[in-house]
Amino acid sequence: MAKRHSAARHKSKLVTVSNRLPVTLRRGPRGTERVRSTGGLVAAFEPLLEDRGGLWVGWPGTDLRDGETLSDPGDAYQIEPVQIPRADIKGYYHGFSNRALWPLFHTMPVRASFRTSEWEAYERVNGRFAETTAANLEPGDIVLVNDYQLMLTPARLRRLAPEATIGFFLHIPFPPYDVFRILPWARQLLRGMLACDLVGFHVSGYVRNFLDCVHRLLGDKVDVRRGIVQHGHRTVRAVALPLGIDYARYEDQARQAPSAGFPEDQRVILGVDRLDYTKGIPERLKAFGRLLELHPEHRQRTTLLQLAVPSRSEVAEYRSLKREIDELVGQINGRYASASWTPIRYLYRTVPPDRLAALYRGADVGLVTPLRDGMNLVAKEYVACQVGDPGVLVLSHMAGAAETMAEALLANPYDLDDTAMKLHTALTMLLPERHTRMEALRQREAEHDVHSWAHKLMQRLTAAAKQNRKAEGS
Ligand code: ADQ
Repeated sequence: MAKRHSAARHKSKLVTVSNRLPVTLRRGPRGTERVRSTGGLVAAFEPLLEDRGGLWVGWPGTDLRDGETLSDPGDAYQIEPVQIPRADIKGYYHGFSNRALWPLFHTMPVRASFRTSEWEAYERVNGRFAETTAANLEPGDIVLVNDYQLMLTPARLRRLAPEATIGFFLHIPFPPYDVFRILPWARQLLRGMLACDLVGFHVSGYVRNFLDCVHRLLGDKVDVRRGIVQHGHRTVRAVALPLGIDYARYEDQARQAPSAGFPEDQRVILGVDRLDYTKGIPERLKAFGRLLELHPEHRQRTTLLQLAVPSRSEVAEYRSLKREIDELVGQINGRYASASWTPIRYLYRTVPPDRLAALYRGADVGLVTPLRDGMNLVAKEYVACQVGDPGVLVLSHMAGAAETMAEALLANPYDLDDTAMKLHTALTMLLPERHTRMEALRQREAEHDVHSWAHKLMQRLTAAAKQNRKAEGS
């Protein structure tokens, strides 16, 4: 198990900057509610900041009223909200971030649309994030800017705080050159990131794509083997650091969780996702239907439990995806269900952590089949929760997680027959093989957990910044 790196040992403050905060404010008829944000980024950074303290800069999801704050003095870390003018939210968030960058970076360019007014809103809002961050910086602080919504923030921040240690971590894939160059503002984004001392990605393929784009679009000198870009007088390091989870927390939760309550006579296949077209939920449902068609022996005794947390429902495409999933569930259940058995159970909601741990623990198969995914933490959470009779992980080779989770059954999510075949293999795998595969997966995730990831990231970032400061001084 990786060691915890406690707050007391850190002199410099960690400032995490991300679009969303770990809490979102929602105003409704019952007043203002503080809602816990769901998603991979919060899952990664919350334990880190709880562990070492610091400041989280982000958007609270709504306008704050006079005197309203998000921090309590007793909290392990402080929260600094960024106010985004209403007029810019649509262009910056729903528009440029989620209709241009998100599909393009997941190599789905036909879903992407590019509007100059949305780009301009993105530029303005990135400037605001930089201003709020700069206003809260003290000498020696370490700033870590996160994700595709804030790719220009490092350059804006560098102008305001030339000496600052600035890192950037991209949580989604970095696409290949032929896809990236479709973006009309591709060069500006690269320059935004290259104001950092270090840029981090989940896997080495994304680092290679990034370096290739930097070289071909900006003409900068790039050392691919060492992951170094010479950008003006700055030396920028590009590194692959696969994100892990708070393994011990998931494992503990799974040990303590009450029973999932699955029927004794059912094998359960579990899918857990934000409702997003990159997660391949329709394809997964169809692959399960294919399994029932090709292998009737699984009928009556196997259930697919699909959880989907509502996401980005302001974007029309996400609403039509929801309708598509509703219809598919109806079709497959209509075709195969009997009076005593429903093949697919579909829950469209957030599930509390202890319940999620129980479901992960009880599921015979974890089915994680995104069409494209930066990493995918669900695969890791499933593995951490396998504290009893070991289940089997079926994992898309299009997820970053597939680069390290070699003992999973890897499937092509676009190929329904392949996914159905992997499901059949998982459902019929004997205990010794399940045990061997799961133990190897668990050991790796326990060792490379979020604490060890954060420790490495901080070490690499401070070393890179030190070298840049030294070079500037000489
Ligand atoms: P996401 O696209 O949000 O993250 P992922 O890594 O799978 O994807 O994380 C989803 C998180 O949401 C998990 O912690 C999961 O437990 C939680 N979750 C999903 N459905 C839920 C439900 N119904 N109820 C409760 N919790 C639910 C982005 C990238 C990923 C990358 C992460 C972190 O797209 O590729 O792994 O950031 O870098």
